[in-house]
Amino acid sequence: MKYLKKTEDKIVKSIEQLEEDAVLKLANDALEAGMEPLYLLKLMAEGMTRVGKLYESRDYFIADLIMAGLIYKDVLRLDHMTRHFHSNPEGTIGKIMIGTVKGDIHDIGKDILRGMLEVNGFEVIDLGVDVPKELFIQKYEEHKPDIIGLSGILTNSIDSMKEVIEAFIGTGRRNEVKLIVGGNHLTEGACNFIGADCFAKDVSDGVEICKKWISGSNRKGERND
Ligand code: B12
Repeated sequence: MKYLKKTEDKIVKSIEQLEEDAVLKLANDALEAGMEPLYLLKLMAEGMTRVGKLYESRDYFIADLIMAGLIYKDVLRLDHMTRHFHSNPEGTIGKIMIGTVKGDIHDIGKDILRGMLEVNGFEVIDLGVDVPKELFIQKYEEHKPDIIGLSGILTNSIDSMKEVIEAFIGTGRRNEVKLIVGGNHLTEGACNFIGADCFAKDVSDGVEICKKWISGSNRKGERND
């Protein structure tokens, strides 16, 4: 147990210090030793938060944020991680369209969301990053998903999320589809301001909400409030 705690600390610290080789080795060893991939993601998120703080305090610069992003993606590509987040061969339970909203190019949370949705049996249409409201509407018409998931982790992504929902209201489509917004800065108040059906700070919570929507009678249209 003591060994495990030490390993956890090392993982968080080596992400904070952007030590790519060390992160990969520690992560791989921990997964081999039986660490849950989701638990590893939590440790990595803690490391990323520390990187963010160092950027805020101007000890780190944009290049360091880029490096942190690359390291995170390398870990997601480890065999143990890709195996954990592989598609469900048993067929799909529902269709969801996701994308990071306009003005925001952060895609790591969105990519984890896609992996977890696929593992849980969803067909996922991923529109990428910096997605304008018009594209969400156009692709909705094309694919008719059951759910739309908007990702955004910059504070001003809240306005872009609201714009997407207003565009759906404008086309008369808002009541046809469930809309979830995600990002760890979101609050209930922000969710109400945006006009989404639900929000989640964490991918696991978001996937549970989507599964509930798909299995429940209020699959499309009805808001939860
Ligand atoms: C890596 C990083 C980058 C990389 C991103 C690389 C990539 N491929 O994504 C790069 C270098 C591109 C970058 C750029 C910038 N960044 Co940046 N970045 C980060 C950093 C360090 C980590 C983000 C990350 O990947 N975290 C790990 C993932 C897993 O977490 P996540 O994306 O938040 O996802 C979780 C939840 O949010 C949620 N979730 C996310 N989406 C969804 C969707 C749904 C539907 C659901 C259910 C859940 C969900 O689930 C995930 C966990 O389970 C954060 C610091 C931090 N604390 O987050 C800053 C941070 C987000 N960046 C910040 C800033 C300021 C910038 C820049 C403006 C810097 C600049 N001057 O140019 C630019 C913005 C560019 C743009 N237009 O988007 C600020 C944002 C401040 C703010 N309040 O708006 C932060 C918080 C750093 C800080 N503390 O100052 N960044």
